[in-house]
Amino acid sequence: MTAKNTQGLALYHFETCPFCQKVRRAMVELGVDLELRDTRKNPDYREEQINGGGKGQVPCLRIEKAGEVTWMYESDAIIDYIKAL
Ligand SMILES: N[C@@H](CCC(=O)N[C@@H](CS)C(=O)NCC(=O)O)C(=O)O
Repeated sequence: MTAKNTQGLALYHFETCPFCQKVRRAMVELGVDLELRDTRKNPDYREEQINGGGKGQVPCLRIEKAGEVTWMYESDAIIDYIKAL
């Protein structure tokens, strides 16, 4: 399988969140290796997510492209996004 380009992507999540588990399972199935940022283990991640995306809901995909950052909420949207990588 060709490696997917995940540069500039980071998934904000925590372990026991079922929606996060759904996304992490899709990552394994699709062979997508995202940087994981656990917002429960590291409160700095939670703070930067709230400051950047406006809320602490997880999962949330931080997408940095050409110096511009967007924050994608909703597990289904995130799965569709990584399917299209
Ligand atoms: N519809 C959302 C639901 C996500 C959700 O409810 N996440 C919970 C954790 S399991 C959460 O972050 N709750 C705290 C909040 O909304 O700030 C999805 O599919 O991603």
